[in-house]
Amino acid sequence: MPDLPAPATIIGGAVSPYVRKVLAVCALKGVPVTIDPIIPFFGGDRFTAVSPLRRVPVLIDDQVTISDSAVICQYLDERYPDPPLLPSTPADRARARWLEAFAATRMSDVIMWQVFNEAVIKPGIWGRPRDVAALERGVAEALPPVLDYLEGVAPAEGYVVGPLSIADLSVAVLFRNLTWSRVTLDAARWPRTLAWVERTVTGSPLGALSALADRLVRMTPAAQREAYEAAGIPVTPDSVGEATPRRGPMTV
Ligand SMILES: N[C@@H](CCC(=O)N[C@@H](CS)C(=O)NCC(=O)O)C(=O)O
Repeated sequence: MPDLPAPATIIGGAVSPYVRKVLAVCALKGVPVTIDPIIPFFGGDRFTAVSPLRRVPVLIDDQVTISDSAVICQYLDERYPDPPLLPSTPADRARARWLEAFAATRMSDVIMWQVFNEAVIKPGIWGRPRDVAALERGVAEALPPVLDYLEGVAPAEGYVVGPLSIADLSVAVLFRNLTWSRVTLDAARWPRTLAWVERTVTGSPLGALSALADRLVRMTPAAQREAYEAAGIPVTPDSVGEATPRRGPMTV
């Protein structure tokens, strides 16, 4: 008997690129989800209990409670293999996994921590002023080598290693967080990369999720819950979120 998709609870809001990645994979595979769309810093003790690093996303279903978008997507792919998130040959699978690893490491360090954290999280969550010099250094010095590398691997058409895979999704999700940080990228310098990201967003469930997140980023948490429901993503009746933010073990 095929394993019918078990409904999953996702903890974390779609402003997080890693939550969008998991939601996109659930949509591709037809896994029904309910979301507790917290900003991770606002998680209470019940959040710590299910996410030891106090990071989103978390996936809870009838078999597992797990964190980390790569681990979650791999679990979903192994349990619900259709459509596959990895290409068919060992070499292409390795290429796809490498790009997912690149997106999770240096690309995330620069885009999420040096840029998005400085531009959006620091003032928005912690009420601290932006370090404008650090932000400018992130955009002018740290970001271009990341984009130069991607420009070298970006496909002229289609996706990076065959059909749409976890590599395309993992890279593409991070670009929206640059937009919300008011960073405009030079389309003449990185044309293949930006076109590839655009194809991935418009050619996958990331399109609708990114449009939803464009609205969420300007809303209060209470209004956000209604926006998910209106977008067809049911929200959990109960939340592990609380009113006061706190730093987690990995918070920069
Ligand atoms: N490698 C992790 C990264 C997860 C991550 O950094 N999530 C951020 C939100 S975008 C978070 O929860 N940050 C809270 C913190 O680090 O304290 C993944 O792919 O899930």
